[in-house]
Amino acid sequence: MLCNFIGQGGSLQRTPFQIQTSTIPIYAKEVPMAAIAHKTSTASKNLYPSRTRGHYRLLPRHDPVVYGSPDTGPLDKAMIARYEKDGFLHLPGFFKEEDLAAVVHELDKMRGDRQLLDREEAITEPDNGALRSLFAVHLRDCATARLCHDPRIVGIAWQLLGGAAYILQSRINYKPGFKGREFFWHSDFETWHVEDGLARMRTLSCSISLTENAPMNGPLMLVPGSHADFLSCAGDTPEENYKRSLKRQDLGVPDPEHLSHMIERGGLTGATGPAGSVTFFDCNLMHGSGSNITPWPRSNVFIVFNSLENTLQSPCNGLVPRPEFLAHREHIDVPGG
Ligand code: 6CS
Ligand code: FE
Repeated sequence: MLCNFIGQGGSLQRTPFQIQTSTIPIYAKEVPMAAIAHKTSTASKNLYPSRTRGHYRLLPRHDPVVYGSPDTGPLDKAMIARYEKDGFLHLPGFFKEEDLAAVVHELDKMRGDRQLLDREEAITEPDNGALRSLFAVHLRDCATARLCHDPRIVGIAWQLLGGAAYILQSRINYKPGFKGREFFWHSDFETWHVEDGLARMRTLSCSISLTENAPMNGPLMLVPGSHADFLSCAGDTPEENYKRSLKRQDLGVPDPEHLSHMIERGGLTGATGPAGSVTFFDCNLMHGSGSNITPWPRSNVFIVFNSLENTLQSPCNGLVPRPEFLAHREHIDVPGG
């Protein structure tokens, strides 16, 4: 099947996406762990073993993709069905470019902030030192944090996840012109399951583009339908693997045979569109993005929402939990909760 770049058929689709504003209030509230402890499932059989020094193999998905329904949020039946089938929903022009001006300005300032770049939340490119990712942006007192709590975004996340959800991780991935390197193919769930103890697939990512994502400047690419199976990966995870994997991931990535099969079966979609486009995608969807050798930066804000019924357990294979800035287990920020 050929590549398909949504919103990019010669000219970009610039019609703003209309969606009913949900009634979820914008303010975030931190919920004490004790208050939600009763909802946390007790440790049970690992349905998704991976990196147990075995072979790559496909395992069945045991979890639903959609937990809500059309009457519980802004997405209609057709959109929900598309998300369920493809594993993602791309909404070009969801925000107007002007809505994001403060966030873009803030990012420009942050990129030059030496103190910030020295913090552990800031991940730089291994070969050129450029900012690659900045994590935990929802906790800062800034426009980016407010964007992470936008009720229109939160409303969709809650709808797809079937109820209250918190921010498990947030980040800006900044892919500067010429210097921005690739994010190799992966399922986020594989990493979050093995390294963070995310037991079940009741989690999604929302990507908000701050710049135009064109076919040439390293847009997010998604493999439709790949969320339907879990690819158990080979390998053994060293301690503090994140220090390496956030710069260049080599564990928990698919082998060429399974990846080719997934792409032959589902095709490939580039989530292209103007700044302000939004993509929701399932935690187990295979995705990646190429490096950016054009002069045009490609930066996206990613917000990961996890159901309050799926809070983190112990990581797999005896691993030590990763730091809080990557996977929240203490600071449970429930936008609108
Ligand atoms: O390790 C992480 O959490 C990051 N790595 C991957 C493979 N996906 C997204 C996430 O930000
Ligand atoms: Fe990812």
